[in-house]
Amino acid sequence: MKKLFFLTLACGGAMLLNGAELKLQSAADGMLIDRNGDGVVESVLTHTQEKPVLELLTGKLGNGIHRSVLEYKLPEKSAVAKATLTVTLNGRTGCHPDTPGIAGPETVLWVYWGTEADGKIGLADDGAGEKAGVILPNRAADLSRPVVVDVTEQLKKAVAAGAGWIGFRLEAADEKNAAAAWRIRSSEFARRYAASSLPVLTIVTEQGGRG
Ligand SMILES: [Ca+2]
Ligand SMILES: [Ca+2]
Repeated sequence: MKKLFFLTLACGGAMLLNGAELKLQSAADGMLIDRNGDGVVESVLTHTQEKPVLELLTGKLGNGIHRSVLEYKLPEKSAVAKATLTVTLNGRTGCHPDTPGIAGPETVLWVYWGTEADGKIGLADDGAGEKAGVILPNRAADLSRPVVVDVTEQLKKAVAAGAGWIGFRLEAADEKNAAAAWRIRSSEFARRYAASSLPVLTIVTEQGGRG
């Protein structure tokens, strides 16, 4: 009993030190597609009842180049201590074609918080923002765990700029020569089949913020 009490205190202490942890789900997610591979994105694909979007693809599929986009509403007055984006790959290998030994392309995460970040996926979201780094390397993925990328620096900048929304775009580093496409579970996939695979933006706020 004594031991249990101590553990509870220790956990409480850690929470106080780290501030609150907010787990946000995307307001919108979808794909920007260059269907003929000429380098110009001309279509936007988001989930509808008629045409479900259960996966967000990034890379090349046939001639089509796909980029994935997710946008989140930022909480007001959040002082960010740490932020991460978590996504879950789908299928056996996490990519199309879903054949053992196949790896998706090296994929870069772009982050934007200007006027394009508005809670809707649109053509203007293409080309927006700054590079946060490589979210997926060109090697076979470990599907037993989600993909987590640190976006603390970008979140701090967005909050400092007074942004109300933030957007994330995944693009293959060399789209024209990509041999496959990564498959990330969309919010709709999570709603239908597995809430644990929601694409989540986690923000740990600073303790003792200015409220
Ligand atoms: Ca095109
Ligand atoms: Ca947008």
